[in-house]
Amino acid sequence: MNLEIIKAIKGLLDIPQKIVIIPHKNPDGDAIGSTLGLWHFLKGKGQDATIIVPNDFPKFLKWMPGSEQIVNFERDSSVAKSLINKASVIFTLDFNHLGRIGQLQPLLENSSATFVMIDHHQEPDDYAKIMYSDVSMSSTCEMVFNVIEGLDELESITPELAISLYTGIMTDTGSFKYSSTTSRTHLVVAKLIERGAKNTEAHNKVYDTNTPSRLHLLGCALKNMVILEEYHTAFITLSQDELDTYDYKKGDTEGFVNYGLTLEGIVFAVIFIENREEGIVKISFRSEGDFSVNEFARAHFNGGGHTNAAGGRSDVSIEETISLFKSLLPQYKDDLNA
Ligand SMILES: [Mn+2]
Repeated sequence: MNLEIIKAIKGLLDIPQKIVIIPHKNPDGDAIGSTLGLWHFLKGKGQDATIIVPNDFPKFLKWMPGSEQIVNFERDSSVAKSLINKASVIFTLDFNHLGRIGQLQPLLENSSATFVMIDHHQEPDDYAKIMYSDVSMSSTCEMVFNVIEGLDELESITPELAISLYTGIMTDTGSFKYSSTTSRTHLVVAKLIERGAKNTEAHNKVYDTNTPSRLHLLGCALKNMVILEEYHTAFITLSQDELDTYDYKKGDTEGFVNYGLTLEGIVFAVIFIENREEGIVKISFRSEGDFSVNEFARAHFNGGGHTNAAGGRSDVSIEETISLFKSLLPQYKDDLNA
């Protein structure tokens, strides 16, 4: 990676700092894994560092070492505010524009701390003084590893740090199967296992956590799946009533969207999830091949992400959202047939 970035980060860490580390709202495995990985590293260097999440994260990530010390802004906003006000350095991980952190946005905009961005999403904003942005990376966790390696600190990787980064790489690559998984990703993962990451344990703790109600919700989602062969598209809907029926808990719908892509001939899969409390429909997009769901989500559903995985939202009813979605497909017919 770029030596200038390493030099700049080294310069920052050569003196004691008050550091805050922040991932995006609704943090996923890569967001939590990368912030924890960096946090373990900084603590090991004797730095004063705290992770602040914009809101809570799923239970299947709460076993990760150090996760109990993460400050949740929604729950402890005064603690979070005071930490941000005092921060001399703020690391923002796994996102690249401040609109991705919800109510934390104004606090960061008013901060005079030095910002460091480490992220692999497309089209970064330029709020950070030190910007390590690379869309070719499998995960932010892989990038945190690169930083540690660049600083010549691989020997300081503890088993706790290793399992944090391993877990984020595992979740962001769909267990090493997405096209963003490179030989380098496997070399990084090999190094993390060497440094004490218990890989089987990470898989069990993240993926073997089903509850009967979640499996029933999955059954409902799959039953609702609509296949539009003409557009090589499959979409799933879940209404608030359905979520309530199956006792929905945060994180329960994780991975549901991917089932569409397991159908032969389907290259575009979408899930629409109603959120009555926020008055929105949350949408996840996945694709195989060249069809960019990042562009699709940006153009029509206030979202974005990666070429093959993106998120978005809609402020109209779930029925209207579906009609809008269907009405958009004809203009993408050639791309979806490619
Ligand atoms: Mn990520």
